Amino acid sequence: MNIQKPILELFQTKQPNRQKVPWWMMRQAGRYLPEYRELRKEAGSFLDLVYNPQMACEVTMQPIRRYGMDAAILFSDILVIPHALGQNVSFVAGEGPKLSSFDFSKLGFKTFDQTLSPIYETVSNVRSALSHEGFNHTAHFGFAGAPWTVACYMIEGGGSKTFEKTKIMAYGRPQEFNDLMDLLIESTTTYLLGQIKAGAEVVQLFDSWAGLLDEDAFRKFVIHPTKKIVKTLKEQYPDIPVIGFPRGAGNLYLPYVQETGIDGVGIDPSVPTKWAARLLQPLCVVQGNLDPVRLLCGGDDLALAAEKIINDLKDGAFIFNLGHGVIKETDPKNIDFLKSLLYP
Ligand code: 1CP
Repeated sequence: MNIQKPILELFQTKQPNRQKVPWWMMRQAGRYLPEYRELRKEAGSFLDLVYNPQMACEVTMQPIRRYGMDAAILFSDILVIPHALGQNVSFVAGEGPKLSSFDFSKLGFKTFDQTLSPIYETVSNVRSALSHEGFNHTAHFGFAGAPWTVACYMIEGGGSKTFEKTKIMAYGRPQEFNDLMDLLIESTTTYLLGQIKAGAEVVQLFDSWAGLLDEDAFRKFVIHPTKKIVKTLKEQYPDIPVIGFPRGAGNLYLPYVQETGIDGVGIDPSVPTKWAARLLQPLCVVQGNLDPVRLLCGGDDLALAAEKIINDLKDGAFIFNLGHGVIKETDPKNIDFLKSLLYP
């Protein structure tokens, strides 16, 4: 393993680097960057951009060139899995994703590999771009949505605050819902293995809606599928770190870390940092958890919030990150300021 990369070194040794905490930001490639908005216009639709290996590589590299983060996360979206399984997916400007109505009988692997192959090409392009452009300290992250969160969008047909339709199926038609979960476990595993084969050095599972579930459902639909995915990945690639991000899991972060086999955990802003230092850091690498709204506001408030997180977590295995994605109205200058706080 390449020990010039602080994030890979951290996973290998679990030794904190108090002088230079590694950092990156969820949704670091995206709409807050003028160069992203420019390329997005040129590409046409959002999915045209995602499935264009040259352009998607370019977008992945944009924040790295500006800020030199320690991780470059593949530019893609969690909804490419439903798309590759045969559900229609589109992104309506200003409205977010729209998916065609859910019909399990129409889903399958017929065009799966063909649909996702440009994304594997993006991964290998990013790997070359990082080394050609001299970002030898930057680890290359692949990612996928976790089965529960992807199921939420597939059943609801788009975003929602409560994802009630999904819960109604999960609790009321368990057989049908379990079939969907099995399909998502299998397809997500295949997709992540493809990214690792193409050159991803770490993979992250985004379970953005994990916090909507009660304990029993959390165990069935968040812990269990994650554990199965991690097990298969580890059988083939024991040295590739897996980070889980079960946003909003509250006290269930602990059994999530204890039972899934993940190497790192992303914590959202509601998780008390001293609690994470005491209970999670002895078990795995902790990543997080600045409120993205504090990054948007900037100034003294941002400085105080970032310093508290660093102080509370720097004595254990820690990657500085946000607790959720960069908000699109964020001034790119606030990220220079954040970087100056991390590396004075
Ligand atoms: O118009 C545009 O340009 C689309 C905006 C956009 C972007 C930049 C979407 C649509 N997706 C993305 C990229 C993206 N999505 C990345 C890129 C890598 C990075 O820089 O981090 C990643 C990791 C994601 C993951 C993703 N997509 C999640 C999980 C993380 C999270 O934010 O909770 C989720 C829930 C999605 C679905 C999605 N895709 C896009 C939107 C606007 C949404 C959210 C829909 C909603 O629930 O309202």
